[in-house]
Amino acid sequence: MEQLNEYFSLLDQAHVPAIANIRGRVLRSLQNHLLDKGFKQLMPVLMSPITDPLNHAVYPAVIEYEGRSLKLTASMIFHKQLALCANGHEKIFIVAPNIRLEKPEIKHSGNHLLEFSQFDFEIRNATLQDAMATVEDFVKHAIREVRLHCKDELSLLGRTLPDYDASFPVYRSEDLHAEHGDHFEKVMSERMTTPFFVTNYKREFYDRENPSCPGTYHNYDLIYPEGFGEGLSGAERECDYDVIVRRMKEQSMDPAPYANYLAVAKAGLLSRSAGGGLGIERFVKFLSGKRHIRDVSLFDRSVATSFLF
Ligand code: ASN
Repeated sequence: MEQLNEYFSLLDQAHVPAIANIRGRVLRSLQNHLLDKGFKQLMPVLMSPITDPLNHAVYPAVIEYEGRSLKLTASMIFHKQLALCANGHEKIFIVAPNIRLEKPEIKHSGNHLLEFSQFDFEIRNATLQDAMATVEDFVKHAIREVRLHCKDELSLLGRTLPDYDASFPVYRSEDLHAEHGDHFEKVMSERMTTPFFVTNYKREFYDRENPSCPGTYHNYDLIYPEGFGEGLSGAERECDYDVIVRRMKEQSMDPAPYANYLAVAKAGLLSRSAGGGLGIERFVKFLSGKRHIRDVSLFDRSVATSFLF
């Protein structure tokens, strides 16, 4: 009962409706912005024979249906690539719930949830630079909207947000690594006063390798300043069948569950594309000036939580 009393007193705090207003404004401004630019909005996919293999180990999230194993969506990366095959779907986005059953080791990050939502987008024939420009544009737009419409909420939260007029700086991961070591994202996030991009990470097979410089990658992260950490990952995509198969082999992946996806790639139906996915809760946390991601949701889904509800 004590835990329940504590929970209900948390729900009663003045910052709860302020954060809800900021969340609503963020969702409204992001969706309207891309709809106005001609993007098609998809509904989320929650289960499939395949989902994002991710760049780090999580517990499997699988359900059985009629003798088949269906994975709960970790990200809609493959469905975004497939959706671009549809007529008139050159630019798409989804507000997508993702399930990632993280290991308890990262419970102190303050930045991970077992379920969260991504504002996930993908653009046919786009480059890394196009995707980064799209991100910079919608992030700046949402910040402007929050500053304009959520003045009372920001002042109640004691949060001052600058306009971030200048272009977001772009760094390469190998340069930052050489200067600051393994924890360069954390060091840089604490040092910076504007959101910034970092390019070239070695991670999932679907992020495009630079064909003229193997071992380097056309991908990027957006990182928030003031120590708020990573907020978005994205990339150009591999779409060539032979390259996809090679990249999967290099990561010792079992191709069997990917048979249909690989058949589409083999038929040459995957197009060149680039995109990314913005973590909504992380964005709201940054905008609200909260230090733990659990503080921006009503239902605690932080790593190793006790699941009250
Ligand atoms: N949504 C990300 C992307 O588009 C992938 C991810 O969340 N792992 O690249």
